Amino acid sequence: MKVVVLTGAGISAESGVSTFRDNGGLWEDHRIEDVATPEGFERDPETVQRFYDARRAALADVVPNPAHHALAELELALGDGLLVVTQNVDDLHERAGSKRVIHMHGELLQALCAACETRSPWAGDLLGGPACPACDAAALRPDVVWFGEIPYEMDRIQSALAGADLFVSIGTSGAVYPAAGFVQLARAFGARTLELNLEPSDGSHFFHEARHGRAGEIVPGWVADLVG
Ligand code: BJW
Repeated sequence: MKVVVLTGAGISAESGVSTFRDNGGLWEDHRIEDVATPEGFERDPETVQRFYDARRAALADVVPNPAHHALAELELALGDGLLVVTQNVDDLHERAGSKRVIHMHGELLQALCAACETRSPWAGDLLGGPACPACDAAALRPDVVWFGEIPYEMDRIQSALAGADLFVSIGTSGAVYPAAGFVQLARAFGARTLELNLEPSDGSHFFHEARHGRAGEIVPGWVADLVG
């Protein structure tokens, strides 16, 4: 069986990582156009670097929750049959043991050089203009995908969706494209589709089936039903 799982901020919420659009979310104190667009970065790089430096540092204080662990267990059962496509920039899937993960919106623990385009592992701060390990330019930015930029590995994602028997969306509001359109694409290719979310998402009506509740409870339950 071929399964593609799309995850969003809701899967990491119970680990203590803030979502974007919920009450108390990351964007309550920030305008999206200030911290999640290339134009915002150009206008005020310090604010943007501070925003991502704080989120990168906060990763040290969080751990994967039962939903991340359940997906890692599912990979043990399905092997190459499972692909996790995450919109999240945290590393909680990897820390839970998942290996087949695509970070379509980038990763906090990488820096992208605006001069030479090299992506380098990065655990510290970017504020202050550290040199790119590859070309020495002081041109590093967070390796995240902002509005107007093209998400990573779209070709690989589209072919996985084309071959999927089952598409499952976990903890995402369905407000951001192209990820929000994956359910319709997977359905058009013939996959069964399932939403696992705290509440019905913007695109809930596109799914064949939905289970609503906290990811830490409903994801392990679904995995047990599938392979238990
Ligand atoms: C729980 C829970 C618990 C809580 N258990 N659940 C007009 C129409 C259509 C599209 C566009 C348009 N104008 C512009 C566009 C395109 C644009 C877009 O979609 N804009 C929208 C505003 C409409 N998209 C883009 O620009 C993208 N690029 C693009 O389209 O390029 C063109 C192209 C594509 C493909 C091929 C070729 C060309 C880029 C989008 C980049 C998004 N980047 C961000 C920031 C990343 C860096 C960072 O982390 O700061 O990605 S935005 C932000 O939103 C972040 C997230 O990954 C993304 C999605 O958020 P997510 O994960 O859904 O979080 P929330 O907070 O919204 O939802 C959480 C959910 O969890 C909620 O439903 C809760 O209920 C639930 N939940 N607790 C279970 N315990």
